[in-house]
Amino acid sequence: MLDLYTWPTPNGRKIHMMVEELGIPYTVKPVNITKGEQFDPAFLAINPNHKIPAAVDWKGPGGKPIVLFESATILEYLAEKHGQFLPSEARARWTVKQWLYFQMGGVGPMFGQQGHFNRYAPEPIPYAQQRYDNEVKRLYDVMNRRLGDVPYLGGDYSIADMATYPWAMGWENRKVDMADFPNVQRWLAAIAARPATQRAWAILSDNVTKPGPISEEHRRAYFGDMQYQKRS
Ligand SMILES: N[C@@H](CCC(=O)N[C@@H](CS)C(=O)NCC(=O)O)C(=O)O
Repeated sequence: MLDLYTWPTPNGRKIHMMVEELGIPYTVKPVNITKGEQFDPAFLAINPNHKIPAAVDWKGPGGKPIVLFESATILEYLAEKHGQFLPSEARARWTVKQWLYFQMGGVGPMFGQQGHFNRYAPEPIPYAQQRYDNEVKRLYDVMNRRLGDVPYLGGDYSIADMATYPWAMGWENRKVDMADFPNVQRWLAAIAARPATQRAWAILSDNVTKPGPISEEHRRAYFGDMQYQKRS
């Protein structure tokens, strides 16, 4: 049985997409990161980096429990364990990993910073907004060109798509003209239509942070004293 420490954010959603695709049993362990629950000592013992997602597989390698954090690690782990969504043939496997890490090193950080400087920064900083708006456009363009050649980022549907979709789907708030990215549109629609994606979105859906001002507690947890407190 898998315990999934999670919250309805793009990084959390990735793992819900995977477990719903696999159809494996799992327990949802909500960590309300808007209230600072990621700093609870019990959660810090699971992820010292105090971020969701994290997972405990009580039947890990050798039949012993394994604790995992970092969304790509959890996706790779589950793909390997269940032999799905990560091809076994070497060339195809490296292609999937390449697009998975394109998400981890590019799409996630850049889209995240764009959200920060456009939605959360206490005052507008035009240079920062422009920098991340440009990066987001550039990354949609990279995806669009790739998806002109293949149906999914890794070729067939894979953990690379599950990692990227939750970030790429909310384009309405990303200051892009989707007419420029028809292949991305086609890809988003194909993934949205998957029953597993729909099930993944139903989980914890009452807790999604809505666009607009956030509470003081939420700000402290994400960007303030709670986030930067020294912990021994
Ligand atoms: N690289 C990490 C990023 C995880 C991450 O940034 N999680 C966010 C939610 S999407 C979080 O838990 N934030 C709470 C915090 O920073 O305290 C991963 O892919 O798992």
